[in-house]
Amino acid sequence: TQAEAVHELVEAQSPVARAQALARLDGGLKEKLNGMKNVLLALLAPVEVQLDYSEDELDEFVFPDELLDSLLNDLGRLLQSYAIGTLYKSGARIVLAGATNVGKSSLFNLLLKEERSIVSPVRGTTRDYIEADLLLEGIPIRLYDTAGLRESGDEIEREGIRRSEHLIGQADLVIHLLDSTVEDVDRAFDGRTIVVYNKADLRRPPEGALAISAATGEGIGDLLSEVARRLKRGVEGVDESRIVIQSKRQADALLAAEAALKGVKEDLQAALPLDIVAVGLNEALHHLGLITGEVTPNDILESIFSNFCVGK
Ligand SMILES: Nc1nc2c(ncn2[C@@H]2O[C@H](COP(=O)(O)OP(=O)(O)OP(=O)(O)O)[C@@H](O)[C@H]2O)c(=O)[nH]1
Ligand SMILES: [Mg+2]
Repeated sequence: TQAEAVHELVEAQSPVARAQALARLDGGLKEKLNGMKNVLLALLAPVEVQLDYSEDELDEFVFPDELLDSLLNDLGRLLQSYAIGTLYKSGARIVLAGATNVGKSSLFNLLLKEERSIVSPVRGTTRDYIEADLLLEGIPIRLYDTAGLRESGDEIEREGIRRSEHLIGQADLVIHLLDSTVEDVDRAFDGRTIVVYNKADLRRPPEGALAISAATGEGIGDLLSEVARRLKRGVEGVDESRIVIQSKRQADALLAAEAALKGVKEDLQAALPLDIVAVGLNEALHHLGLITGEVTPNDILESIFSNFCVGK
């Protein structure tokens, strides 16, 4: 994983991704994984003792549920960090969409701080999409200005609109602009869409709506915060500057470990025999071992003997 960290450091595209790679080089991840491995061993040891010494007179066995729960919690957080790492590394596609003349190209230019896209009062000015890259709070963004959506008799414009629709389908986030000065029919938008009223300088948009003016810049800060918040949704509460899983291989191993431990939880709830519980715990240990290096049977024995005075 050191080598991976070095590799990712070279490839890091944004300052945050770079900071994460550096944090990983610190060995923070390794420490974290080793800690989790030890908890897992502490779970497995008493189970193995029960199984191996079931003939002996042992105290009544109580499985440490809280320990399992806290381990699942830790795993969940690390897996979330993969989502946020992926966001900072691979970035997000954001599409500016909406009817013709609502100000998509104006907003596009404003966000890029240059006159990249042609702006005019003529409907259907943008015929083909334009894309550009920017960084938002360290997240690499590919932003698309698209052809305004409307019924058109023009074959070229229709093709432009088809492309817009295709891009909207592939977007991580869609900023759907409405013109505050134009009455709009109520429409349903999916969860990837942020609806924004533009031209707020001309007419006050409805109460509570996200409002901007691409002409004066009003509301743009709020819009960008909302965009960043939406991109990071589901990954909030993760300490972004700290340990982050960035490789898919590691994430897959963590996912497998998590699945095995969730299985263990169900087995315990269903009061299944301990040898089945042990299989699940060993499986989780195996998957963590894939990341940190092998877990040997010796590790397990050592854990047994360090916690219990059996067999000695
Ligand atoms: N007053 C005001 N005018 C704006 C604002 N945003 C855009 N406009 C004007 O609205 C017109 C259309 O703007 P565009 O950015 O070209 O609109 P568009 O959505 O890209 O339009 P199409 O490419 O035709 O789909 C232009 O005359 C802009 O100057 C705004 O916030 N306030
Ligand atoms: Mg345009």
